[in-house]
Amino acid sequence: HHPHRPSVGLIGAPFCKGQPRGGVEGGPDLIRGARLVERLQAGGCAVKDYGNLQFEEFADDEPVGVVKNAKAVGSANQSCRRRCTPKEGRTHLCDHVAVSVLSLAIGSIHGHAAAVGELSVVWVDAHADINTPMTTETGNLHGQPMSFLLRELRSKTPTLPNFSWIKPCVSAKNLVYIGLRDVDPAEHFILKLLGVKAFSMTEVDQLGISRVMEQTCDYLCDKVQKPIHLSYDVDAVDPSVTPATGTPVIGGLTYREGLYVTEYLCQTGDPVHVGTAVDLLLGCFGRQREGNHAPDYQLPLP
Ligand code: NNH
Ligand code: MN
Ligand code: MN
Ligand code: MN
Repeated sequence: HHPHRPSVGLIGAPFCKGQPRGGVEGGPDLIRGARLVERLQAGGCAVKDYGNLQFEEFADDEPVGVVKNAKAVGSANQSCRRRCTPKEGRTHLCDHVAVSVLSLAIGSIHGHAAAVGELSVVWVDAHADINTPMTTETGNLHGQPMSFLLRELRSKTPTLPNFSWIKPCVSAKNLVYIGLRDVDPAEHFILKLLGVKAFSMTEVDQLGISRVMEQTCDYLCDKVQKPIHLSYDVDAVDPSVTPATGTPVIGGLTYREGLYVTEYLCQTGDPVHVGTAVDLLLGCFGRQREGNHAPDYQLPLP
């Protein structure tokens, strides 16, 4: 079975204000520097790089309660949503949109939903990122995106400055978590309250990553088959492999498990929209560790 070799659109989001550390904003260009475009093309994908988004600065971005940088995060996500949603008269940006995201999941998922309608979300992360502005212990918005996206949490989230454009567009039954191991008490309460499907690292240990992926797809495809939005936080992978994260949590996915997730979702052939780093992106768009070759490949004769 040949993996799906889609057309890929790349959107860089050089943004770091969802959390306190600098450095993240260099991600998109580092990923390009690792020759992502060339490597996707070599693998048979048609690639269009839409460049980096530019973000407005806010001098008066005062905390709202404990929540930091609301104006900047709200506005950056809105730019991201605009870029991810096809313009009038154009049906598609491309088959699959890859966004290098951190704390821009609201914009990319919102934009993806606006483009394709009802979708499933596979959230691969050490964290659930489902705090509301009322439950957050850190005030960092990167720990909160799912609370703005879930229809079931609409009445639990206040409208922050520059967040009024957001319409919750994901249902709790269409969300699956993989890799959880650092979940705040309020987040754990929300997950149980809404009955969200979650494969924490405990389930990864019990079932193995192959059954986790099988069950993820069975669960999501139980009803009508919907496009999948893969939101891949690199801190899902063990910090021994991906030390370049602001929030390392020991005991994560191995490099192999991390890649298996992307290979598996790609094999399903469903549209996958993702936010993440190079090898993971290559895996999402058809690179297999067993190797790949073009369908018309011919062995050179002596
Ligand atoms: N749960 C914590 C918070 O809400 C940590 C979130 N940190 C992350 N998420 N890195 O991926 O701030
Ligand atoms: Mn995380
Ligand atoms: Mn995260
Ligand atoms: Mn496709």
